[in-house]
Amino acid sequence: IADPDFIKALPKAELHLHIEGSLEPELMFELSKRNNIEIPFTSVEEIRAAYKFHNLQSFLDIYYQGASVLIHEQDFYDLTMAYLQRCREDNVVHAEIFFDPQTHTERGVDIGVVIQGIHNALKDAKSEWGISSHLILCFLRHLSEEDAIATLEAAKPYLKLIKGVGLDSSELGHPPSKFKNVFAMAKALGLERVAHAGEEGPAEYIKEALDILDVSRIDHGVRCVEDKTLMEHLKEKNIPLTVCPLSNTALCVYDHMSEHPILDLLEQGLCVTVNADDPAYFGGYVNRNYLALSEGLGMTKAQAKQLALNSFKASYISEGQKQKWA
Ligand code: ES4
Ligand code: ZN
Repeated sequence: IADPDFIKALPKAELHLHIEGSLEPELMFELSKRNNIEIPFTSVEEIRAAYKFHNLQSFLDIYYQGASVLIHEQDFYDLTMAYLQRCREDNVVHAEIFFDPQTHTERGVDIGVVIQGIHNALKDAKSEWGISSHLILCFLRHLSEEDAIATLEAAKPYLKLIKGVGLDSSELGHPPSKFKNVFAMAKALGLERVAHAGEEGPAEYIKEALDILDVSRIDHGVRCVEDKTLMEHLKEKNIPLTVCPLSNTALCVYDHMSEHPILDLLEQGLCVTVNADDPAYFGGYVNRNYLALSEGLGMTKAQAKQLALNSFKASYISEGQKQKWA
């Protein structure tokens, strides 16, 4: 069984991390005071106690409320630096980070403030600690495609700082096909494409993400187990799944970790990876997610090693850099 020391010693890439989901209650509280933004909590303990979710939407409501304390470039810098510090502790040497510009632009925060704040922290972590990273701009799928297109337009001055686009937020009722045009525009701009699919939504959404949005990676994707033909396709085409074990149990996708299919998918040869999703809300960063698989599913050292190797294979780092971690 892979123990904490073994897990920590493995160099890892993290490919599914919402930077707004790494906002710890302590920093949320500090920023609410610093920026004079009211939050409906009087202490860090009260914030933590509110983190009991029964599905994706019940989490998203609290997550968007938490993000309301982020206003200035320095706030986004501090948020990102705190995450990168945790990367260092967990031996995450490369991170591909999601951010949700619409969560901030809706409140009047300029997209440039968001991107510059995050980017400056990524730059400092690279020079100080050697941690490499990419930024992935996510569209909120509960909003319209028009809104997503306006967001992509607003991001155009910063495209050099952005590796790709993604799709997140409320999945059910908002199929990938809703974003066909904006993903085609992103592709024409040379951006990579990923999408959350098959987290709460059906396997059909995974197929749509592949066929209609032309994504090269699926975020979550665990409901592929309901479609054997799709599973075979994911394996044959080597399409990675960025799986988030503690997120799935926190949002009741599975009642217990023992029911999680990640190791079955791994044994069947799919390129699955382990990620934290929203670590401040779901009970842990990457290493805790690996450890949860040891505890709940008896993950072996060989399996942990393969999962860490997959994280580099599935990343957007250059082939030369991939060789370094192989
Ligand atoms: C998310 Cl777990 C999850 N699913 C969909 N959208 C999200 N945004 C942040 N976390
Ligand atoms: Zn996610």
